[in-house]
Amino acid sequence: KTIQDRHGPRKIPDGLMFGAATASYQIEGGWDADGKTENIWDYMTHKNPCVTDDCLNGDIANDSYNQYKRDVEMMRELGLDFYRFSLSWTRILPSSFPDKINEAGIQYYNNLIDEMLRYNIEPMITLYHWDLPQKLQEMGGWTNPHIVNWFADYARVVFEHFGDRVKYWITMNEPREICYQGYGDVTKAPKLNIKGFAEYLCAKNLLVAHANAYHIYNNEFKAKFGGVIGITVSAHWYEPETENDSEIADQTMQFEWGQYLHPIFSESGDFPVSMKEKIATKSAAQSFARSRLPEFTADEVALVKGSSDFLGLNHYTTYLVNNKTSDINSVPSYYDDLGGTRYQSEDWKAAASIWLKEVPSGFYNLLTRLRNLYNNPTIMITENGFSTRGGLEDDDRIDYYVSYLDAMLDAIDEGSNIAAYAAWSLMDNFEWMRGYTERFGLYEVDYKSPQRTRTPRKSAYVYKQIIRAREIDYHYKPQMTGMTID
Ligand code: GBH
Repeated sequence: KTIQDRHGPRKIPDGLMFGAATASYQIEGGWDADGKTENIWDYMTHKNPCVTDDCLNGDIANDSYNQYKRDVEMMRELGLDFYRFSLSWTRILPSSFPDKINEAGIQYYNNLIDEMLRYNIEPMITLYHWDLPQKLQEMGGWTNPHIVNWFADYARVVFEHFGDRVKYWITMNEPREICYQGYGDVTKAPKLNIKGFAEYLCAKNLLVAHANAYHIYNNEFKAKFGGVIGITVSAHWYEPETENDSEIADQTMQFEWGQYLHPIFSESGDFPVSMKEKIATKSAAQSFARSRLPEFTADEVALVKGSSDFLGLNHYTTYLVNNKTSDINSVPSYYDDLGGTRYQSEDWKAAASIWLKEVPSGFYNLLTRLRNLYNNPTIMITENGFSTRGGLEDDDRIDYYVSYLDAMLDAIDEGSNIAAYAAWSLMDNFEWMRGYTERFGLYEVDYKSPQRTRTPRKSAYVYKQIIRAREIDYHYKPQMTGMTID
């Protein structure tokens, strides 16, 4: 495939929905407004401000708690079909539990949803995008098996309040990042770093919690409201360095995203067999009494299997993989269990984020693999995007979006069932450990202005044009003035 060689406009099939995505902690601010309590990102950044690159946090962020009307205005300017955002658990349930529902929090989300619906923009809600109540963290967070009930209780409150108007639901954003980065490493809150154990406990509990929310929606709300509910994973494409590396590349994908997708989307359910075997063998050789990867009971396998109406996919980049065993991994650890080495080519076009290179063929390869592995599930692309250091003339971002959309259309032509595409992100926002140093927005945000003024970048004009014309082109030369609402 030489997708980048193609020139001239290319049609986008009817029915594919276009949107943009954000997440609560990254944009809302209002960290203690009107009864909201601390989540793990509030707690971590307050306790240790320079845990982020610029020593900044999400206390105010984009002030979307107050600026939501401007956010909806931007959606209208772009002509979005839908907007994906997440809910702050502690804004809705300050005690973490449903004993007390915070009316101000409910009101905020009602205002946002109603403002969107006024202009025919479909809300797509993520229940959990990383801002766990700090109190639950102190009780073990995702390693405590009771969280499967805590999450279910929260989900029911959310469906009760917003289910009448919201038809697209995502339970979790990126289990791998929650579990591996937060529990097996130090690159996300709560930075637990209990390698080779905590990330696996998290994975199991998170999948059961997800399935509980799915079944609550199906059993108690779906007949009335008729929406759909799924999970979003992040998935890179892993390209074998040579022919001899294809097995380790497959293994890597089974660990990285198969760990979460296989239990839900495969015929057999449960963690991937090869992953269970690898970790069990290592654990035995390391003299543990049992595998460090916890087992699902037969009931849990059945509960989780099939628990998604669609596969939510966040895709950004590609890695090369080879079989060289690296001795930098601690033992035990996830990467020691997995083996092999991952890296990116110097030849790939680089974004501002160290991990992000532009490899559109990887997107095509990934979509093709998912189609073949899981019997062509309905896929919603819930994130895809490119980072810069800021500035309105973002030609690199435009190039990224056009070439990734082109790759997606190749997969659709070959039968992939893709229902939606969301750009990450509607606007710049708090980029986790990177603070505000990396910018993913179609709109630039001025963090020096009290209103957090949002200004469309060149890519915003192009995205608007793509959505309006329903085609992509490699030759955009937009006028960067007079953003209008059509
Ligand atoms: C998404 O994750 C998140 O859902 C979103 O909140 C975030 O703003 C967006 O990406 C942009 O980053 O720092 O070298 O350890 C995307 C998948 C996988 C990307 C882990 C960052 C960390 C690499 N992420 N990766 S490193």
